[in-house]
Amino acid sequence: MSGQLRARDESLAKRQTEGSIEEATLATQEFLAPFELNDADVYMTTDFGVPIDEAVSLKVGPRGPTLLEDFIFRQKLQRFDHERIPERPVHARGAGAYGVFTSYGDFSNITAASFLSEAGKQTPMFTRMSTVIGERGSVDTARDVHGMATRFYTDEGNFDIVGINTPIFFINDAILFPDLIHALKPSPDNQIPQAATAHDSAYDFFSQETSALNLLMMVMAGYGLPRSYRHMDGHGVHTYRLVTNDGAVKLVKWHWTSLQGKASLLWEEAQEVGGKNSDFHRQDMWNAIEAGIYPEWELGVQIFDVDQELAFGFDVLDATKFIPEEVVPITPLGKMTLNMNPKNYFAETEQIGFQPGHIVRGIDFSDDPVLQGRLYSYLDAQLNRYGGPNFEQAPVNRPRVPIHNNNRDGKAQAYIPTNIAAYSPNTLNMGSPMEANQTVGNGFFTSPRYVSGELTRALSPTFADHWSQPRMVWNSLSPAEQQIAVNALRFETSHIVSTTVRQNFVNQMNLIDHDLALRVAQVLVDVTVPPLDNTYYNDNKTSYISIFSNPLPTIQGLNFGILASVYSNQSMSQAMALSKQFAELGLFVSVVGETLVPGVNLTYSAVDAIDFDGLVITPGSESIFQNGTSPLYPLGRPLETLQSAYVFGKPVGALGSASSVFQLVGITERPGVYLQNNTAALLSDFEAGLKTFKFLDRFPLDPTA
Ligand code: HDD
Repeated sequence: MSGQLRARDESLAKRQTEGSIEEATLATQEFLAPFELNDADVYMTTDFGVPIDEAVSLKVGPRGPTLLEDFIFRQKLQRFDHERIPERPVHARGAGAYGVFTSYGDFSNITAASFLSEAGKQTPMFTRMSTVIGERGSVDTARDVHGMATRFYTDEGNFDIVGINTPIFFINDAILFPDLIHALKPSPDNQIPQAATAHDSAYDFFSQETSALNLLMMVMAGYGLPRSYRHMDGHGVHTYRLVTNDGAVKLVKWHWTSLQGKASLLWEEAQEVGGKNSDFHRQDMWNAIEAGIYPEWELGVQIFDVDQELAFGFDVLDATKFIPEEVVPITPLGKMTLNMNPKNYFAETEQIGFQPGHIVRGIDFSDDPVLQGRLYSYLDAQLNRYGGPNFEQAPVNRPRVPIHNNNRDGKAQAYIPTNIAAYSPNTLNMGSPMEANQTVGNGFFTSPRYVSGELTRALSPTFADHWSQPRMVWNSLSPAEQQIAVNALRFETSHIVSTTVRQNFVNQMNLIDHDLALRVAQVLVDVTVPPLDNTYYNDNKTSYISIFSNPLPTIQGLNFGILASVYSNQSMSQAMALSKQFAELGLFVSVVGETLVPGVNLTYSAVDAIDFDGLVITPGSESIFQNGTSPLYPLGRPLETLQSAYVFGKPVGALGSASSVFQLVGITERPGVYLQNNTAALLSDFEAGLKTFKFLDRFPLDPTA
């Protein structure tokens, strides 16, 4: 771990302990309370308040037919028929939670934004994490970019950072967004594959619109399979402008750094999770919040000057490029704590309508052509989803400050505007609401941005290099991570039917790295790897891209399994003792046994390696790991759990005589395999091992790698 990274982790840990969030959470609860419907100990009513019996429809005689007159029946069915709204065209599957942002200081030297105006200032938040391509009912662990959309309910209006878990995007002009999504979504004829890019159209697009290669490399190298929402960073991607009260401007990129650390699943593991628990990520976050292990992220910015737009070897307006943290380090501004689950998924998580266009005084846009396009698309998308323009009135969308304007009417208006002069300027309402601006009314203002040029349907040549950064990403991966990327690309490209697309894609890989192209092409036929072309090759690296090389700052909230046998007193008593000790480390501990006797949380019938980030076998339970010895597990399910955990690179161990189980399957002591006779040593092994998270030395590399 580099000194720079360690210093950052230490500073994260220190700040993690500061600030109280209770007041802001209370404010959120008070704000939402009047909108809550509580059905405890009441009689059923219609939507218009009449007490009713709606268990049986009104009929002509008990055998029918049912009458149209039955207003109770009609309303019930009508409401049901209209329960669904259009799912988000992208990021349809997601989960969210409320939280609080705490500012680390007074940052009025860089922005007039009020939520950053003093140390300890609390701002309520809602955050929604998501996948991009899958439909609302698809799986959490699809290999995909993951969304992280954050809303600050500031005391000067709502501010949204609608970001993703990579610092870059696929395209550099918003006009290509429908093309990108059409290429990635399932095929229009048979709607296959669901939530996956492994098909011809995606790779046709990637090899033609090569701006996508940089993000594709990151997705394949682990970013596509986060361990949980809690274990991914978020990035605003675009360059924004921060503006002070005096009008001074700095350029910034927003970043959310997970205080849980960054961690990812392996592909085989994610596949198994997807099949067995499609709600893996939403459940993980929900459980953590319910248990009071609140996930936290630090908000920071990379700050640079307006005249540095082209200073880093690329254009900062190009959303497919990131500024390495070695070049511009992240300045921490504050911390988000997610501490309250929603009460109703539809009302809150589904109805929240994020918009990059939600900005507040002190923050402004840049000319990034992707950002510019997003400013239209999200507003439009909310209109379609909500069915009318009053979506900002839903409780989860309402700002926590009063609104005043001349917007009127529309479907489902929930306010009762009392001003009869709904126009400006007016005298009938004493000129109110008055126009606010930089000097009066503490209003939003646009920083001076000088723009001139001929109208042209063109992209700047400063956006043209699509290969140097993916090359840097490739350089920055460990050999095991490179293998992970190669395996991922082999999986994906093996699904391509068109030989033209396969060839085009291998040609593109060759521009990033010749060896990469050779390795991907190994599984393909009718493909020629072009001769080495080093036009874009460079030796640049960044330590911040690798997911697997940096240990987690904390193991709090990880899942730990204790494998026991309910038929052995020794095993059960050890399991109880270990369970207590591992729980004291902040882990979610499950004791696994053959039956759900008291003390056992999971049975071998329901459990898999995917349920744990690490596991230990108790002495006395050895016999259930031997094939055929347990009538309940003729296929050796307990053993399979151990073997899968090992293959998925997790820390695994045994106490005392249980080491023999490892001998049975030929797993010897090595990094991440802990065979100990005393509990204290085992605990300290696992504390370190869970931080390492994945032991990739078990991951087979290509002979050439
Ligand atoms: Fe987008 C949703 C993130 C480019 C159009 N986007 C959406 C969500 C996230 C992102 C996290 C889900 C929000 C939620 O949880 O409700 N999108 C991004 C990022 C991008 C990006 C980080 C590039 C840097 N998006 C992008 C472009 C367009 C869109 C270029 C169109 C021109 N995105 C949408 C959308 C969605 C959306 C269609 C679907 C539902 C919604 O907005 O509210 O308007």
